[in-house]
Amino acid sequence: MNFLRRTLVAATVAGALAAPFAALAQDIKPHLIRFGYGLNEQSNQGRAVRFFAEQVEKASGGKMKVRAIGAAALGPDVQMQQALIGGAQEMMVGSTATLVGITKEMALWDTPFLFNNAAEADAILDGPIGQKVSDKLQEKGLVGLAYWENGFRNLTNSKRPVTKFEDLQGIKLRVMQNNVYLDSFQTLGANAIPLPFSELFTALETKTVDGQENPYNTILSSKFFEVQKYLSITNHVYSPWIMLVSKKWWDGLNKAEQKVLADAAKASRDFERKDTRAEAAKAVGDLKAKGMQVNEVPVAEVARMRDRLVKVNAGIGVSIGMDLWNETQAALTKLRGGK
Ligand code: TK8
Repeated sequence: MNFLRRTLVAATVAGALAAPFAALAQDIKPHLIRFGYGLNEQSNQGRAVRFFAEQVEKASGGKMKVRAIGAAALGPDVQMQQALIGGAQEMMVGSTATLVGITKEMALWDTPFLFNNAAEADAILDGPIGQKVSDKLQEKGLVGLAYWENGFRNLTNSKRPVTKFEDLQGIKLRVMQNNVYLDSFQTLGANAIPLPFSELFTALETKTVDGQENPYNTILSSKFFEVQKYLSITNHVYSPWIMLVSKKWWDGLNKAEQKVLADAAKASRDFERKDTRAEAAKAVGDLKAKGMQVNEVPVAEVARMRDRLVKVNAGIGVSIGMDLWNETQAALTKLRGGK
């Protein structure tokens, strides 16, 4: 194709697109979006939900309004997921780990030590594998719009520093409501107890449990330092959050309205990751200043944890399907410069 012809084709395509786009703006109707999340308003999650709300209002000329409801006031993750499926609530953001009961493929993200760093997580989550896993939600009545960073998880407890997995013996450790987490921490010797996040602070305060694991940001924003003395750095798993929409409601939106939400979701993902990483980079200092005793688990001991957890991986492969497991391993090898 010569240059002139190429230019003409491009101009015609642009012309054809301009007309429907102009019409689309008028297609946006008034909507109230109830958007629930589990952490408090001062958290990284709260900040990103606010950012999303602003983007949606701006892009829709104020017609689409987001009512953000944090601190699990609409219920813990699993309850909100059901409200979305039933159409009683429009949107939420929460851990992928709490979705495994609905979409088993989500367990891929619970694989201990799956990602070595945030760049690997971004590449896989935002690439075809992340999309494939997210698309699985649709047959269950949910639409996944974007993955956000919850982050690499670390251990806290009120008993002692954990320097090797044997130190977890006898520690009652809260885990998310998810079998991979339950298996993983039982395998490491802890007394793992599944609890919704909304009950966690009180459970730590009343010593119903001795410890928990979450990214630095959450330990800080949820004030776990008030009820936990020891922070042991393990980075044992990278935990994503996912923005969800009720499919029942989504299917009733027109293309213009769907585009407003999809674009704002992408923008909020970028905002959230940047904000979360900036906060995490200084969080250890902040947590020490709040009185936590912090220890880094030695590399050799992290390697022992990893080895011990390999048998958990086998179970994940079986439940998500070996094709998806192998595809992910191959993509990671490629990212790491292997063949
Ligand atoms: C917030 C949870 C939280 C998660 C957990 O609703 O439960 O520990 O890390 O972020 O999804």
